[in-house]
Amino acid sequence: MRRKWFAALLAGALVTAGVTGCGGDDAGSGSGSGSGGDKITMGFSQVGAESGWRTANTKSIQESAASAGITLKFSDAQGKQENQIKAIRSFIAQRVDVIAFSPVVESGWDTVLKEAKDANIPVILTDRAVDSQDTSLYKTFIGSDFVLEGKKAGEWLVKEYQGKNDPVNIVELQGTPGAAPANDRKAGFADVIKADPKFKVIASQTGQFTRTDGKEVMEAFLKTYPDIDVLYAHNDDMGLGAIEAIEAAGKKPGKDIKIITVDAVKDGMTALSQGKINYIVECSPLLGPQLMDLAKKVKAGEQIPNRVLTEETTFDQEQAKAALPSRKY
Ligand code: GYE
Repeated sequence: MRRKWFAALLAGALVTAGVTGCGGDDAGSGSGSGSGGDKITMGFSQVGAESGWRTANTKSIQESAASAGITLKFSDAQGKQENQIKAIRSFIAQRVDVIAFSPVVESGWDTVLKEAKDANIPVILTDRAVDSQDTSLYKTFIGSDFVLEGKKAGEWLVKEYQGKNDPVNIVELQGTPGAAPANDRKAGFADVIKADPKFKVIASQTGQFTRTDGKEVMEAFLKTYPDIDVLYAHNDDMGLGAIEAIEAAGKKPGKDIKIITVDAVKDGMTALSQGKINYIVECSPLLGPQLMDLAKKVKAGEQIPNRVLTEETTFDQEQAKAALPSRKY
């Protein structure tokens, strides 16, 4: 099967090289559904629909493609890497102009990225990184600094407990195992709180970035540990699920258990403004406009930076109240 793919790809690569040349003028390449005139076709493989963040991200990409006049082939991987690999291979076979995707996990991408490269189809990583050593396998990576987000969460905690010496028992709800935001948000947070031994992460488990799992895992935490002081959830959705579990256990979220989350989607910001969450580190899902812009530049053969960082802030209760009315997602 593999061999068949390679044969098809090789043929694709030759056609692309022969017809397109390096000037980016693809006027003659009518063989694929992708190339043709100036119109760009983008194949986009999305992680899934696990969170409010993801829904907003999908909307941003779809709307921006439409307004940029880019034809979007959108594929939802339902949280599975194998589905993303299939989608990417199908985009290669369809000979789209550019492939963009948000990798569900960090590792295991080299083979398929090499296939895209061999077919001369540029790849743009959005939202999440891959751990491939060969950075020539993709053109750029646009998204947040997740380590920094974890650090911001830790810094808030350090400030909040300044001058207090009692142990602080923390439980952590991690994102999808192996995903860049899960790995990095954990690492950044740990890096900051390790300076003070009073901070103890007494339990840390995945809640898969979903409300349902966040709730379930928090229920289990509450049963095992009667003295939780802080919950650090790698996204709002898991935090919101955990709030339900905390309330059901007769405790007050935001008071009996302080809560820090990441994302700042509307539902999270609402809970923050009500005092059920104490602090949110923003992670913007509105990557669509920049992605389309980069795709156009790549297609035109322009140089683009190999890392495009998203600008983000943090919110406490008052800031959430002020920001909510104009919050777009
Ligand atoms: O924080 C989470 C989503 O990759 C930054 O994925 C994204 C994360 C986001 O499921 O809510």
